[in-house]
Amino acid sequence: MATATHQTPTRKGPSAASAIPAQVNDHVRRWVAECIDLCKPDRVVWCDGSKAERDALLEQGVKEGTFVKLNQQKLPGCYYHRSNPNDVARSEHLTFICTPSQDTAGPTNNWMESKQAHAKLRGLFHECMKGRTMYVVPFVMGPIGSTLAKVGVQLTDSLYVAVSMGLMTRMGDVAWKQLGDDDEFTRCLHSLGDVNPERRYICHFPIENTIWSFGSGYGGNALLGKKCLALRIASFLGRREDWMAEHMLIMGALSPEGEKSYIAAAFPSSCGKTNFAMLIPPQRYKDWKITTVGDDIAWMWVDENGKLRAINPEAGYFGVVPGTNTKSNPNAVAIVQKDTIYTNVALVVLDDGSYDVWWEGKDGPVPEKAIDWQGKPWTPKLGTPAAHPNSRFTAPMINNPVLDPAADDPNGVPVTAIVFGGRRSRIIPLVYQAFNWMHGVYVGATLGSETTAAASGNVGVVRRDPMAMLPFIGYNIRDYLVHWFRMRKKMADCPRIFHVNWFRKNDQGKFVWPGYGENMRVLKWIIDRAHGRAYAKETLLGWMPSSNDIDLEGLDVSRADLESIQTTNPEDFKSEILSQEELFLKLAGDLPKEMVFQRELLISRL
Ligand code: OXD
Ligand code: MN
Repeated sequence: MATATHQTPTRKGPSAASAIPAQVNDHVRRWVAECIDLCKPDRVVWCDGSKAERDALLEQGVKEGTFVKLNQQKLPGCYYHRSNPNDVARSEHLTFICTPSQDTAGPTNNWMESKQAHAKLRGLFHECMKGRTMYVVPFVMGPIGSTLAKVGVQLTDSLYVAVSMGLMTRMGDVAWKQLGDDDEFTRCLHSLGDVNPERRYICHFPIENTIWSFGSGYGGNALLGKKCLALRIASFLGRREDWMAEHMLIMGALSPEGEKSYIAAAFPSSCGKTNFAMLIPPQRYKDWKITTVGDDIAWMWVDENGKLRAINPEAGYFGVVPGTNTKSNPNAVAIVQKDTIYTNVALVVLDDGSYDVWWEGKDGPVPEKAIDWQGKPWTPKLGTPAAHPNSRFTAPMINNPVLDPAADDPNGVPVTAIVFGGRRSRIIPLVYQAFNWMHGVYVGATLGSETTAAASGNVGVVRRDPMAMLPFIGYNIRDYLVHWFRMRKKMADCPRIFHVNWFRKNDQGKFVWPGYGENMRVLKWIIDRAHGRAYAKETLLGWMPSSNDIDLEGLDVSRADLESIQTTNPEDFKSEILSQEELFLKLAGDLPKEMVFQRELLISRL
């Protein structure tokens, strides 16, 4: 039986230590030396990001049991990894913003005083890499040459993390080149420790541009370029430097007339950002072309013409696997056919003894037997999921058949529209447009969504998730909202702001809107509105299409069905406003005045 696991992290490892590359500057050398002194690894490997290095690390991982090599005819370059069952999602309750004053972290973050946090974690990191290898992983977030691109260096004792960073970031010597003699890089120290939730801390020191993550190998806690750097640290830096780091996909939409629009969309984790970013338009819209700039994170700034522009800081996708199939996301199916790491899905043993992968919702028949995400024999009769609901694929963005031509452009793309969305079975309509930027910020700030498996905790309860950034704002949410309001003043013309909800259910508990590729129909209205073309009626929530304004031709959705998910009963909406109190109470007397005014306006419309 395949044993890919680091449930008890290996203390062996054949990797030869490597010399410090000549181009590494003294600031990095000094910091790495300090961390070696603290963690006492047996070996230090400086990663160069080459293909040869990657192949060698993967082979080593197979020998150590970190990876299972999948059938290479079927899935060339693909490997399987299983994480500790106690370590399969982001641990928000163990994630901290560490600053001298609690006010810098604000009421929505866990806070630790920075000196205390350093002392506590230094104790944990002390000699934690004895018997292990420390990988030095230099990386760049953002297209090389972008004014926003940031360099990070991650030190990790996880081979899985080192290899995954090579897929998710521009990893290797490019980072040393980008950094030059500078001291400005994010210092990322990571250890699996003993993967014990009792000793798990994901600590961010935004003022020191430092991340210390201990005790977890799960992507969102351990691939420190992603949530930790590109959202928490970057949101802090963005406020200081007048740009924005957001939990948003970026997609391109090319109309049959050749008009290109770019849409940035914020949905909470596991609410379909990856699917939306890669959607294939239905037959009726076959002359439209949707392309992906990014599927999870957008960094945005205002250019010299007063236009909001965006880059994707990442170079790969860390997507949810269950439910991925040729209906939900044919492009993702294509992406994961090669050079992909699968984590916590199920394994199927093929006739020749090699391994294939399987998950709930995969195309094709359900296997009669498999090995589940915990390594146990599985049959459909068990009634348990074979793949963990938050099992993931890690794949390079160059695998994407619809990668936008500007995905690697240091100048980024101009943003035509911003879309917020949540998973809401009731009350919230399919689509509406905010009246203006300030109202749009209010709509984003009061975003609510039913929780998913991407974070540990209850699933399916509505929580307020401002801009889908609740777990990722690296500083005080009051200042974050003020920053959003203030960005408007820098823009000559701002993107239009929308809200969508693909997940509304009818009284029988069934989804009414078909979603996936058919979301193109809603997107078309959004694009037309953003360009000042489509009709909309004024409602209490914002501008809405009438049921004739969304094309339903060829769909099994009647006008009445559409109206049922477009309409919001004012009585129901009152309960929504009350549930927004959750956020307002947290901010108490500290609510930006623009939020108070928008709320008053909303209530006066009721
Ligand atoms: C993710 C998340 O992995 O949001 O992107 O949790
Ligand atoms: Mn995400």
